[in-house]
Amino acid sequence: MKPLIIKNGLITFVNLKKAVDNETILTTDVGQNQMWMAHFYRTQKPRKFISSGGLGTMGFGFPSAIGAKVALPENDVVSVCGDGGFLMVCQDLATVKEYDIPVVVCVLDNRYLGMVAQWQKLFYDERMSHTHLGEVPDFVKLAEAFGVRAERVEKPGETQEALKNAIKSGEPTLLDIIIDPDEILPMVPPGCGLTEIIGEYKVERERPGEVTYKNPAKKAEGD
Ligand SMILES: Cc1ncc(C[n+]2csc(CCOP(=O)(O)OP(=O)(O)O)c2C)c(N)n1
Ligand SMILES: [Mg+2]
Repeated sequence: MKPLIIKNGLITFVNLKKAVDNETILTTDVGQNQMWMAHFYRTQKPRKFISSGGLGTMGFGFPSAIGAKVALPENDVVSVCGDGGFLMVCQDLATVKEYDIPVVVCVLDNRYLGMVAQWQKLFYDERMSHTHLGEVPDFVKLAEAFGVRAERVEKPGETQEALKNAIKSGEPTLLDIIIDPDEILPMVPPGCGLTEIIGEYKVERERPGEVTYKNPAKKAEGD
């Protein structure tokens, strides 16, 4: 098992987190974007993290954010979506524009159906098949075609400011956040139980004593 490479994804994520407050409602889509947030995002209050678990449904992140904002207009609402999942529901850009629903949608733009690509890489001998999304669309232009404010974030360090500005604008906004198509671990391999989770990561912990996942495969080799 390759060690976890945490590059832009984590930096991007940390910066996202810094830009929101305790009342912010965060929704995710399904895939690596969801894994990032589930691993690293810590809500301070209940009912502030909305995700499509179990047999998660791509396309959930953006419309669920719209619902949350309509229900609780005083709260900031941010959706973190994959580029693939967002494409399934991007026509709701018309909804947020027409009804003036100021959610911020962060498209984690890795140009892959990332979680499936990760399976192909790690468990199917790197037989990559139909997971690369290619060069289109330009998400900024897509949002602008709907009259929705949009910005591209190309450097991880710019995420925090871009998200803060988006929230402050009070307008529906799309942030096209460019990230590396890296694997994200730890993860439970297909067909395995939770005790067989693989991968480890080292992050500055906010709380001492928090569980750090170990890679059982490495342990077996005496590492
Ligand atoms: C409607 C639907 N179709 C297919 C899947 C299977 N699936 C799970 S994650 C994933 C890839 C998601 O890609 P993307 O939205 O780009 O997110 P990323 O993993 O890159 O963050 C797919 C195809 C699903 N969960 N839901
Ligand atoms: Mg993707």
